[in-house]
Amino acid sequence: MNRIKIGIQKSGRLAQDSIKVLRGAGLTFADYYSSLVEECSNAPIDIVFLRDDDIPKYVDEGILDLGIVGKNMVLESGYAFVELNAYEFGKCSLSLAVPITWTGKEMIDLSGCRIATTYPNSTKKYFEEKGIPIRIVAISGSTETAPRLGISDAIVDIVSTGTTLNANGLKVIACLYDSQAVMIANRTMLDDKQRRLIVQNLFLERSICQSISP
Ligand code: PRT
Ligand code: ZN
Repeated sequence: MNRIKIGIQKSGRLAQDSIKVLRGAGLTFADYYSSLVEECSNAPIDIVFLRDDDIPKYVDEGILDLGIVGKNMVLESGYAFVELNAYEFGKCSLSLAVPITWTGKEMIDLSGCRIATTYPNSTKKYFEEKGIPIRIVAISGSTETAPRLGISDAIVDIVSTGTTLNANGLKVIACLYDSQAVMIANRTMLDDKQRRLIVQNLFLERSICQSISP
């Protein structure tokens, strides 16, 4: 059997809690310092340290068997996975926010508006389902500054405390979805009995795996 590969965030909001999950399951491995892959000394498992953005794609392609990542990244990726666990960390919401000076009354008042986001797929899906035509301005970060800079009329971004929105004169008018850290599995890796047993013994906190699909 090939060693099982688990991807977690290398550094950032989910990194330390993801390590805690793996150690809490009994895995023994060194901290990430320079190596991007750490072998567990007590199980046929390798821990791979990555940017969170790459984890859904790698799990989908089978380069990784499992990954711990925000559900927001999973939903934005559009891939279908088996969700093994959801955790109490990384909690946030993908939210639609407008300048506090916005004079609109309802969502439909955003028709024709430009919405800046690093979540173009989730945003497109949300507005298409509502039948509201908007223009997506795909950017790669600092979304909260987009309205002030005249890049967009509204934004869709991750919000946890709301402090950053307030500081930029923005207010939430809708939540696209809530998110938290989840453990995802490649859809076919669990077909292998031996691997399934190892994963079940280590991680399965739910009796029935839940499928996530876009
Ligand atoms: O380097 P890498 O690509 O791996 O990391 P990253 O910088 O892309 O991600 P990171 O570490 O910032 O976030 C990882 C995951 O944490 C996200 O995908 C979410 O699932 C989750 N998470 C939880 C958050 C937040 N809370 C959060 N607040 N991700 C981002 N934010 C941002 C938010 O967009 C805002 O700009 O933090 C800022 C502060 O938020 P407020 O509302 O508390 O002011
Ligand atoms: Zn990232």
